[in-house]
Amino acid sequence: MLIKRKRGWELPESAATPEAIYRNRRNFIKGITAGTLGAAAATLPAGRAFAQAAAPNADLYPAKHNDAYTVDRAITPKAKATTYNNFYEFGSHKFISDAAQAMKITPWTVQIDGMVEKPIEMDFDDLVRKMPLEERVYRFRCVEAWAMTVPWTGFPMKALVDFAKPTSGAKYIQMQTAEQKDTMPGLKQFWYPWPYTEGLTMAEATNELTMIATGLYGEPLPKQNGAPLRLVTPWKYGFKNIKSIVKFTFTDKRPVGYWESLADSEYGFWANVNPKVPHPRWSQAQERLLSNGDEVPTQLFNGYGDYVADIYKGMDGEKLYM
Ligand SMILES: Nc1nc2c(c(=O)[nH]1)N[C@H]1C(S)=C(S)[C@@H](COP(=O)(O)O)O[C@H]1N2
Ligand SMILES: [Mo]
Repeated sequence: MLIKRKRGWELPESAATPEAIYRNRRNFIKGITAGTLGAAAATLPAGRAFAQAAAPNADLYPAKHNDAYTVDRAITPKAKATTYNNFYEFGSHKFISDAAQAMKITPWTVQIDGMVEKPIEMDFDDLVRKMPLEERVYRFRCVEAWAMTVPWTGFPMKALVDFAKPTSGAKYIQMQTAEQKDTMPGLKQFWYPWPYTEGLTMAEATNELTMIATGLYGEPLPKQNGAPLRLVTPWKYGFKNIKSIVKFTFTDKRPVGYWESLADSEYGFWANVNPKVPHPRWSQAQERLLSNGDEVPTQLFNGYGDYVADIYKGMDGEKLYM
């Protein structure tokens, strides 16, 4: 018998619940539903928002929660984080979650090429089963000064880099989003530099915080959030977090990302969060929480300086914060 039970973040009071309490409740809920959740994820009742009826990797969720990354902020309700999105392939506004359901995510081929021992082409479902999945709660800060706090499921990008076996000359990784002309109306807006791409240095990609997310709120990633795999770099502005990735290219040249090629004075390569460095058109000192609309102070590196500040030592000439 399958009974749909609410997860911790679906309970309305989670909007005001500190993370530690949320987690305890979640473990409790997990305990009483052990054994039913995997099956439930594969047979979600019809009519449920954004159900991914037959995600081939649904059996991998929920993954083990990693307690090492704690956040002193309430988890953003799932209904907010999955209906207020930025995904220009489906439109240049925030309400693309319905349109994104048209994206085809099975099969999904992931390519790894460039400066690697041997190029790899692999189905996402095979790839994800080789990677160590876990759940982590991170803050997320968009360059437009809104923020959320969400439980990602995914694997450290370092595991993918090790799997790819880059050659010694590789200095950067460029990532590319799918181009599905038949499902992505945004691609018709020819003045945008499709396909969406982004890049990281090897040090950034292999930092312990950097994740390739494949899930959100204990389930496979919703399409609007970048299914089936997207980047998560919580100390950088949201636009670095490229969605629906089809290709990882190892290179010795610094890649120019989608937003950087549109307006390099507004969106740079590094894009590290810094409340003291305003965007040319607005302040970055504060951020608006998606959960309740509160304005709260923004933190340097979005609060993750202990993990990442060392990467940028001695790079003073670079535009690190834009
Ligand atoms: N392919 C692609 N990836 C993308 C974007 C996009 O338009 N296309 N928008 C970026 C921006 S600006 C943000 S803030 C985040 C939003 O992620 P979310 O919708 O999961 O909150 O996705 C990023 N990744
Ligand atoms: Mo963004």
